[in-house]
Amino acid sequence: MKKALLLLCFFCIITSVSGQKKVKSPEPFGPLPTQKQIDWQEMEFYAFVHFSLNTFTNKEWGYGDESPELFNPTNLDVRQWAKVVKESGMKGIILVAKHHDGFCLWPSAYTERSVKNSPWKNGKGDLIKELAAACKEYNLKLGLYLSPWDRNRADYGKPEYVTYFRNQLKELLTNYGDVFEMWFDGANGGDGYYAGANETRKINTLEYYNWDETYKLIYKIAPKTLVWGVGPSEARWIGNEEGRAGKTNWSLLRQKDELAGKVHYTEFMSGHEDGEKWVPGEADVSIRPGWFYHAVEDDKVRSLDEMVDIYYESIGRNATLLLNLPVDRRGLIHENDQARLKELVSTIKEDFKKELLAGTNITADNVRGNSNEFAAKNATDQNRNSYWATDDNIKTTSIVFEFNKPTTLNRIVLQEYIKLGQRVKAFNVEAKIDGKWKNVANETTIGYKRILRIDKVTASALKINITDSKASIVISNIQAFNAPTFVRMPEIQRNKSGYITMKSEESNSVYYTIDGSNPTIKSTLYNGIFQYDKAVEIKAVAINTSENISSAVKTAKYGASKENWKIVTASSGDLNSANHIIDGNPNTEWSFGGDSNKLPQEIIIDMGSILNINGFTYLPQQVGNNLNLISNYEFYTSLDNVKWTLQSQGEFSNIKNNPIEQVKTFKKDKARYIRFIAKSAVGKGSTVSIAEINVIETL
Ligand code: FUL
Repeated sequence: MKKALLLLCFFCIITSVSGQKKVKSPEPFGPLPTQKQIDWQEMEFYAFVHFSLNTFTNKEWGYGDESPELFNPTNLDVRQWAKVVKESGMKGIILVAKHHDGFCLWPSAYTERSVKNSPWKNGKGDLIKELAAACKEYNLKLGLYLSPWDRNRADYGKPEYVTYFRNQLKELLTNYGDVFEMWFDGANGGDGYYAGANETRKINTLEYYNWDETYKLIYKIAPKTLVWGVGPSEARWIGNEEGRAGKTNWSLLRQKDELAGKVHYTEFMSGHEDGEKWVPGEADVSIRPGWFYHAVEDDKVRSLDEMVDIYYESIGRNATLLLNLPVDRRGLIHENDQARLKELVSTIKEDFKKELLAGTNITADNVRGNSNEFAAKNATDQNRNSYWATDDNIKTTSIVFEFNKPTTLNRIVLQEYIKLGQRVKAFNVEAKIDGKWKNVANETTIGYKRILRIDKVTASALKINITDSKASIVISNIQAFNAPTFVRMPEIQRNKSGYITMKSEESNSVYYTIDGSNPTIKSTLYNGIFQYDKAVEIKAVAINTSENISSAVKTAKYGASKENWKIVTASSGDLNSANHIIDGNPNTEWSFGGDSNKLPQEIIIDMGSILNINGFTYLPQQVGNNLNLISNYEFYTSLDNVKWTLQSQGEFSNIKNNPIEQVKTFKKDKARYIRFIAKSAVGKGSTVSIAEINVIETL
């Protein structure tokens, strides 16, 4: 025993000059964040702005041949952006300075393809300069996105372009003050205008840009800038454009493997437990389906339910959240987006209104050197620099919080002191209910921040058990809250024959309207499947009647039902399951093409009667890992299945990263038959799938 104590003294306790006993801090473990990465992580929530020629051409990716003269916002006000962002508690704005079409929002000295050749401010404007000033005024940080891919440049693919790219980087990083994050998108190479060549150019991303040199240049001129994305970056993409991190999320990455092309992007959601470098995840997502503004998406702003989930699955899962606000043609953040943001912020504020653990009786079964400096209560003192730590050899431990009286809670926040590395591999949570411990959560990593949403419990005590860790345990924060009950919106589905079903969480009732008015508890109560096969807008709410809390309003719009639609022909595939693409169910799909059936492949549908249409939608396969996405298409209509009119053709831009419903509009026309041709697919295969095809009807 004596020997053990002596050893403990030897390892943990040193005697300071003043003679007082001081316990040594834990040694850092594994890859560590730089101070720049810690400051960045602590920003937690910041905005993305996509605003460029695409805003005016209604595209997601410009081809590179669009005229700069199209850039003509009527009421551009970057201070409005900054105000909205600031009021939402976000800490910065990353602006897309140049997207894939090569148009620059600043008057670059190296190209004519910029705001200087647009009507905006008679070519005298500089959007980056304006935004930098607005950020300063609102105490926000400025970040910039410079697309490595440029579909306009004649020299794209040659060494000269890399020089051009670096020259632009220099401009951006020297002329506009500090840039907190530099964003390099992974979309690189493909077809484009390339100054009239109109061809496909493939490059090897890892070699072409010589990222090592490019990064050296950045750090030389802008050491405070954190670099995100391709190359030996300091933060990583989270592997999807839905703003969702993995439940397990290491801030570590085997970056060497990544740079050798050996890491699949789906691994980014969770990082690598054995990664050799600190490369934390950033979850990016747009508040609307697309990254750029499209008027047709004004009523497709992500629901509050979705936004709240995104918050908890990004910031609550050890990632930062980069939320895109697509600025509209006026040059403003749209009212609908602002309203949703307000709802999100007030929901989150309410969720974390009153902390419940600070006043409790706290005991931990191990405290480093039994010292005050590393005491359990440090986890509730709201000081991000103090922490509760265990002795070096302790990798499993428990901490208990005893309430004065039974307390109701449903949120738990945990944070490791990441300056010393990310350590915890597994933990669980128990609540003492009526004198008995009950397990309420089994989890894995913590990292900078982990937030748990658990079912409401009323407990006399709460216990966190760290059950596995890479090294001793170092926790800077543990909190609990009782968030108001959140009633999720109902789901609405209509099948091919016009039968409508609505679903809500257990024990909530659903009320709906079909006349466009907002539903309340006085509207029609849904009590089972019913048929309504005409064009209709259904609005529904779920109501928790015992607490009298209502969900947000769910709106579903339908054209006349597809009861009379028929698949006429398809160039290949199992025709029996072709009906999946007109069954109204987004979760079933039909695949065609494939090895012996090369692309293009096509399908012809008879809509049963002549309709006035001015567009179509293609919903890609939604379920599964291999979505068999279509990248280029042609869409024809006909009155007689003989004479066809080409109504729309082109690409489904960015469908690989963001496989949302694709909406294509054209001039109103009468049609009975539609013909959809899949010209090319994402990736190498020639199998393509469709979950749903719809037409947009008009009067
Ligand atoms: C993607 C790009 O291709 C999109 O257009 C968008 O900029 C998004 C944030 O990154 O990969």
